[in-house]
Amino acid sequence: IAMENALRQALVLGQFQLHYQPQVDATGWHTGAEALIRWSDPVRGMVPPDRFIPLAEETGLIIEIGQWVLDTACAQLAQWATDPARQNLQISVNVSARQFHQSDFVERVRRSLAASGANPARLMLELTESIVIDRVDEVIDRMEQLNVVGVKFSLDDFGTGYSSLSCLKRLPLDEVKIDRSFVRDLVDDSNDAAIVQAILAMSHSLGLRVVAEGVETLAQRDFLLTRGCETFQGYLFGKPAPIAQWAGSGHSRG
Ligand code: G
Ligand code: G
Ligand code: MN
Ligand code: NA
Repeated sequence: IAMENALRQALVLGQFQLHYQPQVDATGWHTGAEALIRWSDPVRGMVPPDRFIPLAEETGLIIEIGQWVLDTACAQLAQWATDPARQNLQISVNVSARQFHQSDFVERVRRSLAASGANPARLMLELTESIVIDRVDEVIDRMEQLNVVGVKFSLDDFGTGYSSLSCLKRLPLDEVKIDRSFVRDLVDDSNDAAIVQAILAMSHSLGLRVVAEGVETLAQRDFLLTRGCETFQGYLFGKPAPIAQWAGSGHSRG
């Protein structure tokens, strides 16, 4: 309860921040960033999302927190739109299942875009399989409504769930993110290498862009690059950082 109240207060007191982690293409150019929430609590210090997102989901606070994330990311997009060096960058926003399933989710996303003036085509919403556990038709319908205004969707943590393939088959996705558990050892572990190659082949034949997460070494990047992966995210290119420290304006060859 103490933690729940503190979370509630955190919204009121403005203790949440978004950090941004760069995503880069094959040549090292930034294509965008994933927005990752942080809670800066005066007592607890910097609390990572793993420590409060589950509680926020249980208590329903994720609705308001998720709205804050969306509004903040859209405001950032609108600001980048005025900067010639950054106007083509996109922002990926994580959406939790409970947030996605609220009845007015589509309307809330549209309102957030309209209020900020952000270009909807620069917004990528990251969904996980947990969203699709039931009500698949409703999920598809909502995704299509947002597709119409230009918003795109990414399937996060791909390969870690039980229904990854059926999600790929049924959902109107633009992108798949290879979970970092497959990237970590892909250079030495032939099973991980085989899985990653299969994900790339399958995704590409379905017309989906692939982002590899957790890329930490040049060897991992080169392996992925030679097998056709087009986008990379990981400590090799940059850790999640506040926007003031974000170096994502131009080239960053790894
Ligand atoms: O940044 P970090 O690697 O610590 O993030 C840990 C987890 O928290 C990731 O699984 C990420 O998807 C999740 N997360 C980060 N930011 C958000 C957010 O704004 N909303 C939701 N729902 N999850 C987030
Ligand atoms: O949304 P998702 O579950 O994919 O969250 C991304 C998480 O991965 C964030 O917590 C982020 O801090 C973390 N992360 C990003 N890049 C790397 C990396 O290169 N290595 C490791 N170990 N973690 C990373
Ligand atoms: Mn993510
Ligand atoms: Na992930």
